[in-house]
Amino acid sequence: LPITILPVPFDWGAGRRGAAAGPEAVLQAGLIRRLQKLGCRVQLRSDDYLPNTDADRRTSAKLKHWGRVQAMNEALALEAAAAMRAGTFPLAIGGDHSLAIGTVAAAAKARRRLGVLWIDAHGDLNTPQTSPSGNIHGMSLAALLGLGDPRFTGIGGPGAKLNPGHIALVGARELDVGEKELIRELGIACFTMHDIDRYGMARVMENAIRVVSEGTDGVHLSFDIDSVDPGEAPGTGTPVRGGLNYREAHLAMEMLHEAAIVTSADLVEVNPLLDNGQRTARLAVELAASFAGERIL
Ligand code: DIR
Ligand code: MN
Ligand code: MN
Ligand code: MN
Repeated sequence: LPITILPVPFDWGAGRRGAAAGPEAVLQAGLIRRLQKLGCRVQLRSDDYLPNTDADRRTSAKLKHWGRVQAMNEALALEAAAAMRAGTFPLAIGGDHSLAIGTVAAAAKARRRLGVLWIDAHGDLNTPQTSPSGNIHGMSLAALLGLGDPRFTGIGGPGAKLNPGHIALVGARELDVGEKELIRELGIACFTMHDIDRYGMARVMENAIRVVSEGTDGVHLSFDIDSVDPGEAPGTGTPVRGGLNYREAHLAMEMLHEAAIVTSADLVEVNPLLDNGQRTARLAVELAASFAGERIL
């Protein structure tokens, strides 16, 4: 499938600014040419589909900048839906992880039973009630499960977009109390860094791929660059030590390419303002290339 790159220069869902410059940095690091070298057809959507939210001051302590985050996601959901209708693979480049509310809502409309692979240091399973920060990027997966505020559970139509049994988290190492409860309550498959240390990335990914692909008709990959260890990926807003090493991250992408199950994807939380040069943006490009079929031999 041709890839439609959807740049999302937006960071009001995060606690610190800077991820809005992520798409430009990732494109500057050569994303398009790297994908084209692999034989992919790539079209870059301009970001003019996004509304200008400069004047939108709607916010609250438990749902920070909700007006801007909601407006961005409504527009992104329409754009991702259009990319899928055109028979292309939408690849959203963030931007903070709140954008997954829009992309996954759109993907869930196109695929009746969507699996979601959430590779992240975090669970993004907070609601306004459980969130310690009020930052919406920590609530996106919960919103997609129909939990939290209707302003976000209602994006792309009301109600849950996903079956908890078709979700797998990989790389988790910082979960808030309410998130842990939710994972247990809903029986969400959560492959933590402990599991990766213990069983190895290959076995974890085999299991995660099974969870998201069995009984589904499409899989969305939501890749938060903070899943990777801050030593490799320093340019991100909420780094947590003890993350995926360079090869573990690549192996995950290579296994996803081989499995050929993924039908839409996000690559989020690259923050060039916090980066060590272009290190994290370059890593994002390399991982996207492995996902698109680049191999060592
Ligand atoms: C934390 C951090 N769990 C929160 N979440 C982040 O604010 O909800 N998600 N950084 O990517
Ligand atoms: Mn995240
Ligand atoms: Mn994260
Ligand atoms: Mn390790």
